Amino acid sequence: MATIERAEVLITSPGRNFVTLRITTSDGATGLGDATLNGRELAVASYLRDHLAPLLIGRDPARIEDTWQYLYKGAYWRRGPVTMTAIAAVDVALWDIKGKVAGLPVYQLLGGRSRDGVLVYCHASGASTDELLDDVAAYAEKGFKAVRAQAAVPGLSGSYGVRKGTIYEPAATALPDEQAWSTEEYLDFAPGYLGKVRERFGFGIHLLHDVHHRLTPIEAARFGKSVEDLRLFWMEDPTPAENQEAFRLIRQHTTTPIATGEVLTSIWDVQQLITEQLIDYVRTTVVHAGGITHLRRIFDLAALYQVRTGSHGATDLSPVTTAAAVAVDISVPNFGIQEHMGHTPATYEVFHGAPRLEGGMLHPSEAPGLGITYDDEAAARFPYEPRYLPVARRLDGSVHDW
Ligand code: CS2
Ligand code: MG
Repeated sequence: MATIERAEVLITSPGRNFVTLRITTSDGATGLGDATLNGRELAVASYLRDHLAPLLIGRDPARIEDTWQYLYKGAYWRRGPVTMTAIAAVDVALWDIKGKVAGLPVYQLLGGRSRDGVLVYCHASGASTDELLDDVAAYAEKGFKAVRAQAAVPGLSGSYGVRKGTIYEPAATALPDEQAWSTEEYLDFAPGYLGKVRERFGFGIHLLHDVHHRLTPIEAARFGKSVEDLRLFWMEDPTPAENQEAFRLIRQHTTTPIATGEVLTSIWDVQQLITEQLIDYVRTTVVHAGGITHLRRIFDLAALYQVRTGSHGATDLSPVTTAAAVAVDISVPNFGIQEHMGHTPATYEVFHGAPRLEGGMLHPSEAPGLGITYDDEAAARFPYEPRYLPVARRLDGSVHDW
């Protein structure tokens, strides 16, 4: 029986920081797991290096479920983004190894294809409504069937999701960038620019919008009502989701579909949202919600309540997550959509073999495992740099949800 011989924590920063776990077995098989937690990368790196790696050496790499239970229940302290991201990295690396040992792509181990491809959405944005409309046109031109639209609110530095340069990267400063926010300005402006997108492009393209945790439930209800005739694919993170009950008030007032979950990291954190159908899409992801093993549990629960998947897929989730996410997305029955912002060219110098993007859909590699290789030499060219996500402050100076 092969055993786990090595567990390396690899940190690189090809345009942004990534933490990757590489597990090597006594048979020489290797597996990769994404362990990136944007703005708190070193916490996960230490959790893996100092606490989990010593427990993995000598274990049977084939025992994925047992390892998951051992690391989850064995920690005593449960849940949370650092713990669940570290466990996710081990889980995904072991699925990668299992696929390589079986000579099969991971999606085949998860039940094979349920669909021909994985519908994705990209991020269109603009410093003005006109810039946003041109960005939507550019993505539609490239064949995307679904676009998220975000524009800067005039006078507000804290508008979420507006790209500067070629790729949107919110963790861009060595200390948190403090950005001004006004809910009133946003509620007055955002429905208008989303309406302009529908005016110019009609209903032939899926239109998504990320509120990014910024509204109270009643404000989110008001926003949802105000855009009902725009038939959004979803409004995302309308209100902070620690209080799952809060979504009931939004639900009572609007038919605009709701998506949430990218900052939630376990089935228990989305259980009420799913079982009481307070949301339409669950956004939990492979890298932050305990890996493939736990994400499948979440998605299977969601399927019982007609909640579809809509996994997070921003630039701070590495190509290893993209590959693992596509393996899950292509196989689950209740797939909804997959976020795909893409990565910098430098990122693809480090991570080779990312899933193919064609016709607005991602397609899994047919290589055994996840199909991703990690180039250590390239990675060494991009040393880690401390980076923080922004902090939002209301106009009175008090901290708001970023
Ligand atoms: C966003 C993310 O992609 C999304 O839906 O919410 O860009 C999020 O802000 C970042 O992943 C945070 O690191
Ligand atoms: Mg989001």
